Amino acid sequence: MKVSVIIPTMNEEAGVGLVIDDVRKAFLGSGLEHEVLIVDTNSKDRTKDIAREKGAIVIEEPRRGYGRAYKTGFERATGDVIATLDADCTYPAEEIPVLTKQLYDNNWDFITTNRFAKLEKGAMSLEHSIGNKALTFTCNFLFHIWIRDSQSGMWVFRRDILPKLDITDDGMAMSEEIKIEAFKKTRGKELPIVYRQRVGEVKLSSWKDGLRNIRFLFGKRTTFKP
Ligand SMILES: Nc1nc2c(ncn2[C@@H]2O[C@H](COP(=O)(O)OP(=O)(O)O)[C@@H](O)[C@H]2O)c(=O)[nH]1
Ligand SMILES: [Mg+2]
Repeated sequence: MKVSVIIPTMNEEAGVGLVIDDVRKAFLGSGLEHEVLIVDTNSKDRTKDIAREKGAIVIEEPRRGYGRAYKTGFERATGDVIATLDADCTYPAEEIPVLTKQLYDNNWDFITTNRFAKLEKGAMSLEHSIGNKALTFTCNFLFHIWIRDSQSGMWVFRRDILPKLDITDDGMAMSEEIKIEAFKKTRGKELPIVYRQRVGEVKLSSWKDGLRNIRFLFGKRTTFKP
C-alpha cells in the first residue's frame, strides 16, 4: 500500500526539510510505501531546493491559495491513501503510518484530526483558538456534523473517495469544505493529535480568512446537495 504525503508550501525554508525528514523517518519499517509531494506557490526562498534535495516531488502551482494547492496535489498523487500536513513542523508527521493503518482496520474513508486534544504551549494563540471554535460551531450547526476542529490541516484518507467530494474553495475554507464533504458523503472520523508551535512565518491572515470562511459556510449551505 502506498501513501502520498502532500505538503503545500509558500516560503517555508525553515520547516520544509524538517517535515520531510520526519515523514521519511515515520515510514521506516512501517511496511508502507510513500511519496512526498510539495505543492509550492512562488517561494522566493530555498523551499523548493531543500525539498528536491530531500527527494520530494516538487509541483509548482503559481495560483495562490491553500485549497488550490491541495487540488493540484490531489491530481498528481498516485498513492492509495493521501495524507496532508503543513510545512511548518506543527503536525505530528510520525502519526501518518499509524493513522493509515487505523483507516483501513476500521474501514473508514477519511480521518481528520483534532488539534485541541493535545495543544502544546504557544501552538495556537487565544484569538486563533476562539476563531477556530466559532468556525467549527458554525460548520457543525449548518451541516449537522460533529467535529471539534474544522480547521485542522492534517487529514488521512483513501484517494478513491475524491470523485465523491465536491471541493469548490481555493482558499483556507477548503479545509472545512473537505471535512463537510467527507463526513456527509463517506465514512469520516476525527482523531486526536498533538499540535506544536510553528517554525517560520504564518501565511494566513486570521481576520480576513476567518470572515471569508464564515461567508463561505453560509454560501455552501444554500447550495449543498447531500
Ligand atoms: N502552495 C501554497 N501553500 C500555501 C498557501 N497558503 C498557505 N500555504 C501553506 O499551507 C500551509 C498552511 O499555512 P499556515 O500559514 O501554516 O496556516 P495555519 O496553519 O492555518 O496557521 C503552510 O505549509 C503554508 O506554507 C498558498 O497560497 N499556496
Ligand atoms: Mg500551519
